[in-house]
Amino acid sequence: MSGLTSHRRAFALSMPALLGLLALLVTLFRAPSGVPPQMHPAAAATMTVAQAISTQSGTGTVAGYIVGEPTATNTVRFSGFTGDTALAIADSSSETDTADMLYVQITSAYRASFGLLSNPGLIGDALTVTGTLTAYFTHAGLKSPSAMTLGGSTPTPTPTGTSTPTPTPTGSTSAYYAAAAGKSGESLKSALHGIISSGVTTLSYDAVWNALKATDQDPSNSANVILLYSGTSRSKTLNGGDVGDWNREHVWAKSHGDFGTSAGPGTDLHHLRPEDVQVNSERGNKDFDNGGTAVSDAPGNRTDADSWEPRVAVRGDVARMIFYMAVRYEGGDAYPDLEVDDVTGSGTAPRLGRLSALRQWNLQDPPDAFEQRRNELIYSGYQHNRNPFVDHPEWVTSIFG
Ligand SMILES: [Ca+2]
Ligand SMILES: [Ca+2]
Repeated sequence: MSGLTSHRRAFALSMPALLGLLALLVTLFRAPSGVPPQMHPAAAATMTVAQAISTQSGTGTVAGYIVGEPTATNTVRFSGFTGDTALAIADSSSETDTADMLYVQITSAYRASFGLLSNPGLIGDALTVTGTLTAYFTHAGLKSPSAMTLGGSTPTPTPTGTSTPTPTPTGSTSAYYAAAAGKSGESLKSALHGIISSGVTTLSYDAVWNALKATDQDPSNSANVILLYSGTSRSKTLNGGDVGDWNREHVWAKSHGDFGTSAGPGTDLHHLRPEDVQVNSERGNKDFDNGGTAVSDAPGNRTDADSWEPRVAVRGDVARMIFYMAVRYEGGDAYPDLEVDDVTGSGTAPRLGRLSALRQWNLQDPPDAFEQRRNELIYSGYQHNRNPFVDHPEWVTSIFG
């Protein structure tokens, strides 16, 4: 009898605790304050590390590179790791200034997979993490992660089993594209031109070098960039004009409109990519089209007298870069009106082809994590405009048929 009484007492005592837990769960799902309950916090835009450092409130999803293990406010270990409980992430995988890092708490569920003592090879890898943006080690931080993913694109289940989808670029950029909502065809093109031409920062041609070292960094080797056509991973320090160097490939060949390399279309990162000096020269100012013979030093690419066919993995990237240029440059701002045509060999006219091949390639090679990260970085760190076709590849069909 006394056993039953104590059992009842224990049950009675547990009820307020249970209600408290329920209240806490409700609070958690409403966080951050000011966000309506139906809008899950994880639906917010993915932030850069710089944005997360300047925000430091509410819940956020941040994409960056793992650069070290924070051990004190201004101390980050870059090797010889001592634990699995904290990461420092940055927008550049070569960052050494702790002021440009976000300190990420690794709770127990994630330590085996993300701790640097157990996984020192994670240095330089891309990480996407969702959690509370708040101080950690008395430094800009992210605590209590609800999702952590390497590579920046694949959603993982949360430890609690609740649904926390990783936001897609399409979902996270709806505010940016608000003026294009519901539009199609020419009116969509016109709206997008206005959006991607507003508040743009243009770079000098010299500044393009360092930008490309960030935007085109090899995801598996932060000391290297990936060359567009050849697919080669090459040291960032080999930028230049000699054999064996990489240089700045204008995917929209600059002679098509003759816009040169002064600040503007000739320095627009959305169509500039690192490429081997000799392969760049072989592509020259050819239009893009299917066909030709194999390019020996750029496997998977083909070329003939007047056209270039990129390897399958980047031909969608090429198409979306060309479509971006056609929408970004409409002739109203001292730059030529660039347009896509369906021919090859159009000389120095501000035209590039071939439309039918580019449309096909956009469908054949949809945007991947590398291309999306690049777009995000150009937006957040350099030009402050986006390539709409990386966010919405379906808009190619709406505008260009
Ligand atoms: Ca691709
Ligand atoms: Ca145009």
